[in-house]
Amino acid sequence: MRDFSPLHKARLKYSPKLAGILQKGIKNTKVTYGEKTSAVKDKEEIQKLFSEVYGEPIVSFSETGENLIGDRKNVGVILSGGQAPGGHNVIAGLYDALKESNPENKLYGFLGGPSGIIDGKYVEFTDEFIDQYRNTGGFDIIGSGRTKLETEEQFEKTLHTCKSLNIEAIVIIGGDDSNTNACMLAQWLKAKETGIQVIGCPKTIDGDLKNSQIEISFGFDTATKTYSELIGNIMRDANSAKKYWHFIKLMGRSATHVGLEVALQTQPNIALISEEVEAKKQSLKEIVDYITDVVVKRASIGKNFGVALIPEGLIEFIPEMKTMISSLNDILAELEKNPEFANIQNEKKYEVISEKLTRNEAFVFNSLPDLIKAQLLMDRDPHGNVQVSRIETEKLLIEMVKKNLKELAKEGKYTGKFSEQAHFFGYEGRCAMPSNFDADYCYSLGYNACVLIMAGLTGYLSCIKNLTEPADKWLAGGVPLTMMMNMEKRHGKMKPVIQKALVELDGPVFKEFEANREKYAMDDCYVFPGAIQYFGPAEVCDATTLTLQLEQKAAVTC
Ligand code: FBP
Repeated sequence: MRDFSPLHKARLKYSPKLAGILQKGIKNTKVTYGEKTSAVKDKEEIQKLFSEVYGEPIVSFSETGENLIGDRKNVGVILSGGQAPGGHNVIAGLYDALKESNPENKLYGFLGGPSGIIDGKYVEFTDEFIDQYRNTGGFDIIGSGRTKLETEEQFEKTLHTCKSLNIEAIVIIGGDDSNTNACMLAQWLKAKETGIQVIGCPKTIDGDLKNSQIEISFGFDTATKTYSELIGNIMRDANSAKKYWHFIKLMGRSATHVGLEVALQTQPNIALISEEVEAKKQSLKEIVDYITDVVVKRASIGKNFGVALIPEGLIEFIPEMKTMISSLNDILAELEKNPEFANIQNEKKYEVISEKLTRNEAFVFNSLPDLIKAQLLMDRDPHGNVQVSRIETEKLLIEMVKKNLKELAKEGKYTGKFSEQAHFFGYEGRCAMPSNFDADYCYSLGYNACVLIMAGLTGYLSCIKNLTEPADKWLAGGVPLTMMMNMEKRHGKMKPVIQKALVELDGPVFKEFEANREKYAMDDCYVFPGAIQYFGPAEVCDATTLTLQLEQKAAVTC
């Protein structure tokens, strides 16, 4: 047995709060079916691709004394994609609900993500095993992976594993790509009349797996609180020494929900929002000019320090970059078919690529420092995404701002001193010990996944709502995965994927930031949120993110 810290030991004993509607147990749950649904976009293609699971109704649960528990069941669970705090509690909630339904029920965990079910690598959960992981961060209970489920061979192997373990339902805990996997698998298993159900759970620290039904993905709460703590600490340092500009890249592959939430929690001098950059069609030069302007203005009042938040996905939202990266993705998908391409020197690669890009795109590509060019060429993930966590946008911006300042200094328009520190906060928050909110939410999501299984549903995402209320008032149900799908280009081909929810520029969260950012830029309004609190008053320990509070408030007022 490894050593546990005192907090770890105390967290193992925490009893997560179950959504009120589920508290009477699976024996007392009624299923209500809503209206039929349709895909968010590209309805015809999605319907064609998911003919077996398309258009199912949204379901909600209520307490009325119906007994949903059927025969004994074996269930499999997969953790998929990037780690997010609370994943262990989804498994714990699922396990407890299964055992509550029938102590003979079994839960198998597939190792290392979707590849575990393909290769038949698994563990069977027991009380002792689960009890070591309750309310803890990370996905190390069974590991995670990013394998894309799409080939006939992968589906056949998955079926083989399920048959060998008598598995009747699979729960996939993942983000947009992983739940796309869940939907593909649900379709295939239903078309083959296997009777095996697939249920998804909404995970991602990025916060972009949300819609009219899903209020937030799990992990966002803890990750943003962790980054806010770190950034608050850096702000205090900056404000004490008054000598550094901190450029902090924040995780969140596409959407800037993480950056926006952290900006509201800490009030930095600069926070770029990718969605705004795209909407305003800002060029890289314009972004750099904006940052330079704040640096110069602060320097003019003697403030040669500050904090700037840079969203991880920024580069893909700058229109000229977006077009270039999109062509680059197609070109790389082609070039990588030739195994020799991997062995040629980067300089030669840049030449080959430049010849295939349009003149404008080649100009944009070649204007980037070699470091960034090389990072843009790195492998896409198995779902075809550029690995933005490996692109050092914060360093690119620092270099460009420095160049600007040098020019301004020559012209006598800047006399300040610019010393920079670059940071990237991403992995620091993905495995943090879940906040009470994430511990409770995840436990409820897992428990609810079991209720969806018992209700005989497939191709659904576990859904817990009313999240800004105390857990006693939380509601539960399921949302058809096809409702969230659309077609997008991946690896050079159009593929069905769950549509990401980007920051809405006319939404309450961005509006709140927009109304205050000028003040944040010049006055030092830094807020220091401190570490996540697990024990103490509910208004501190159970507080939700500002994003969720503002969005829910706006939804009520509408
Ligand atoms: P998911 O969408 O799978 O939740 O992962 C999101 C994320 O944390 C992004 O914020 C980040 O860009 C990416 O994972 C990093 O991926 P990796 O873990 O493969 O380095």
